[in-house]
Amino acid sequence: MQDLKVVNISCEYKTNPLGIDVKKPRVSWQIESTQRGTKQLAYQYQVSLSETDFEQPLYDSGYTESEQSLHIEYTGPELESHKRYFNRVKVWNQDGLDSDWSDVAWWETAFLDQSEWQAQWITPNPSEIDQTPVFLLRKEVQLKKEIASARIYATAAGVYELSLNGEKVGEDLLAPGWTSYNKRIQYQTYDVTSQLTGSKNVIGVLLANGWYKGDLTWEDKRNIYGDKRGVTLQLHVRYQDGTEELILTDGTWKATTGPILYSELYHGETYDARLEQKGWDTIGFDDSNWKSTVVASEFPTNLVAQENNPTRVTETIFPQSVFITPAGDTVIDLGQNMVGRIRLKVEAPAGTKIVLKHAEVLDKDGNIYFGNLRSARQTVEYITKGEGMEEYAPIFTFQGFRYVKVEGYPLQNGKLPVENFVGEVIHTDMNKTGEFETSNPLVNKLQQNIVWGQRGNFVDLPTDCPQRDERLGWTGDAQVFIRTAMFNYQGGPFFTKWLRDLKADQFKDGGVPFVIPNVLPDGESSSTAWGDAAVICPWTVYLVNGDKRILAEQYESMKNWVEFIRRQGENEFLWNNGFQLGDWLALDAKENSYIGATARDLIATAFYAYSTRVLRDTAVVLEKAEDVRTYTELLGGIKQHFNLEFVSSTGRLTSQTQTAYVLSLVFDLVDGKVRDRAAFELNEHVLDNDYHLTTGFVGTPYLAFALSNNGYHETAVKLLLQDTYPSWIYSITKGATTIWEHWDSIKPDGSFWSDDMNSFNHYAYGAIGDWMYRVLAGIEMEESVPAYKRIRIQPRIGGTDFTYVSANFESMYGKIESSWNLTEEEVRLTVQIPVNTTAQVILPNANIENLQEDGRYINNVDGVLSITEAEGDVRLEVGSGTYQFIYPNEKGMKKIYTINTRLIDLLDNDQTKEILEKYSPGITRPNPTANLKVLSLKELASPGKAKIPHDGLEKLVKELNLVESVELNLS
Ligand code: RAM
Repeated sequence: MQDLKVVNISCEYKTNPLGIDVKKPRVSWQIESTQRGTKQLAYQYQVSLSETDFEQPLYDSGYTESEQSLHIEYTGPELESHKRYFNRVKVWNQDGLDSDWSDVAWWETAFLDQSEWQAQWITPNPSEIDQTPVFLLRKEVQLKKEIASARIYATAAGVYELSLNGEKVGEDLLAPGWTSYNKRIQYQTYDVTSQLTGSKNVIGVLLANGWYKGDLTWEDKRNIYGDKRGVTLQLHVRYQDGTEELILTDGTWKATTGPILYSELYHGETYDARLEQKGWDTIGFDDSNWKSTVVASEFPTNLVAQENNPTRVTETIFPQSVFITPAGDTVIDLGQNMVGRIRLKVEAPAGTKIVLKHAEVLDKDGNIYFGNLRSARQTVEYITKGEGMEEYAPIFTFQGFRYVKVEGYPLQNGKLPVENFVGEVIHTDMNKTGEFETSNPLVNKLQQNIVWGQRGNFVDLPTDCPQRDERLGWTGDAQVFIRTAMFNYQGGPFFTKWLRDLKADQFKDGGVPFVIPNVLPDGESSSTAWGDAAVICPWTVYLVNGDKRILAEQYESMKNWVEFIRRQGENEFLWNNGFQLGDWLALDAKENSYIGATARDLIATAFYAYSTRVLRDTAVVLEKAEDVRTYTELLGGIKQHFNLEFVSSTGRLTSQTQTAYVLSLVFDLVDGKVRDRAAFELNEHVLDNDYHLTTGFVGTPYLAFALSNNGYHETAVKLLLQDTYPSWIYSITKGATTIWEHWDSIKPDGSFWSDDMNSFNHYAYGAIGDWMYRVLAGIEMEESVPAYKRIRIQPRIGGTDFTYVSANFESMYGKIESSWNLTEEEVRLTVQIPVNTTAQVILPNANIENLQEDGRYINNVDGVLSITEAEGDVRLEVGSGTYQFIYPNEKGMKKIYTINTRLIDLLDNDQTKEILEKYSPGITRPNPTANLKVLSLKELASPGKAKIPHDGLEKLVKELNLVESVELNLS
């Protein structure tokens, strides 16, 4: 059996992409082998115009000695448009063993030069047609010969759906997606070979407003990109005899309006089934009373092939229940705050109007709550035609919701037949790459909520929220969440597209708009931590995927952003002027302010340093020596001035906030003793706050890293596990199924933060996911060798509540896993390392003598390249493969149980006092003035905090039934 196999060939991140316009496409592959320590020594890569014949390939790399298996750029003869290129790969391993040729994969080009686009933009004649409803357009097409293959290339000013002979084309929704339309618009490619007949055919188009001209922003702006909807389309038919025919949109197409009377992204859709035009997109339909279309020139001109993965229905959710609210509304509960639409079935007399109103939460009285939607109506109306069972789902809108208020639906035996409703989850259809699970169900729920927050807000672009009249591509939100996002899903195409829009919309002076695509009015204003998305996002895609091209493409944009900052204010090393959003929504904000207490110039200067560092590192990757020098110097200056301006000589920061300390640590702005002091102060700030955070959008993503990586990992874990307000788990105790915009979107008393700006589906605080994968599970990389070519598995085992943590991540090279399990007796760690990578595995509190892998002592294990002991850990260098490490837990790594508020509350009741008295005569409560809410046993037992003998504590905790068993680690 051949034990070396090339699998999963992708091109530009996609499997067999149809319709790309990349002139030098990049191909990546993965390698499988059961033999540990497998690497690619060499590859051979061939491209052919024939799927079966590679005898005379168009391009043949020949035997190429190289470990590179990601992003191999095609360097053969210039590609041509509208052609399918087949490719295959074989590899040799380090022993010279070769694989078979891989299965054949392909890519297909669309328009490599957009001047080849011939079709005109057409729009229904504005003087003849009502502009509100969704347009129907149709064209009969006579084909004369046997068809070999056929493609449709299409795009629209608006959002569109195609049909051919009465059947929907493809599965995409909300095409062409949202780009900065005045700069660039994507077209889609569809293989319609099997949908065409050799004689008469009809192309149908549904065309709605979408982002192009529909309502956008809280100011209800309309017609942002233009005041007419338009479509441009080319049907390319290749006949069996080798001839070709082109059908193009032109003024002969006909148009009308139909059943979709209204459709807006924010507001929903109104569908009157009585107005359906039966057979409108099939042959023989009489369109004589349809209106004309006209050719127009006002539409976008820069057409680019689809870059992002398409938006699709990715899951169907069945309702959990239906109930009547105290206010008397009939409400369906999907059990999950989701984004998408309801598909319903109904049988009712013609003209029955069913109204669905979508909302995310119930208020504290149990009534459905629409307040936070602001002006977004999220209302879908369906009017029946009365012809038996009818089925409907809105097409050109999406809702953020868990609850649906249903009106007008005919009841059956007095009840709503809930089985006639399903939720369809809609978002960019990315490949799932990550899974994360622990022994703590609340943390697992948090992980799920993070993933749902990502799904709901990755509807073609990274948005802040999916429900209110906003849904915009806020740069700051994207920047804080991107690394987490890239663990959960493959975000290469998604962020490539969005970053091209960022570059396109960047201001002339290098400033970066708050939202991308930019539709906000406020002139050319930029803010720290938002504009830095220009630098952080491409860098993250590069790190995770090894994608150098995105760095090259974005380099000018990255540099322009840093140079923009440099020009601000009088001191080139500080950013201390202009408008800043600051530590947005931090809890230390002044009354009635969204902006946290951390000085804005401190934040701005810290991010300035960070972006300069990343820019410098990018210059290193791109081998721009001059820039490496320039930005190394600039970084030095910023760091020096940061210290002069914001740090006392002994390490106190001018801003006494968690976020200030966090940034100074994670952006490496303080060194030596000052750094130690900063870490200490940060920890103290968290302790003073009873293990609660105060951070907003800026500090939160980095808070746990700042603690864990500077000696205070246990504090970080306590923050994660904190279940009282404010904390991640708090929202879960309040029933959250997604991440909220505010720590107190729902307050402890059940009331809402406000109607004003209160999203229950906002991924920013989900950025903790990054730390969960990288620190808790320990899936890390050496950044100097991106894409996890050089992995570091460094789990944090022990000293916390967890008995196991398990994570895996589908990297570009293949699956990486780190799963650990801790019992009193032993530690187990399962590690998976993909072929063509190596890993350093750090086993905490292990020693070489009794470390085993799958029953063998470690110095005799295949795949282990080196073994060292350092700082009480064992460090291994390993090659690819799956490993099961086991070692005795003899250094006393134990769980430290965190006693949560329940205990402290209990300490106040009489029964507890009795129990306490029984086990610990003369006990005193933990210092009441410190208002300690969460204590570990260690602290409860430490002097000054509480005087409870250890054995008393153990018994107490057992009696109170808070945990199954108690172990103490007081060392
Ligand atoms: C609101 C949202 C968004 C944030 C901006 C500054 O619109 O909270 O997430 O980035 O403000």
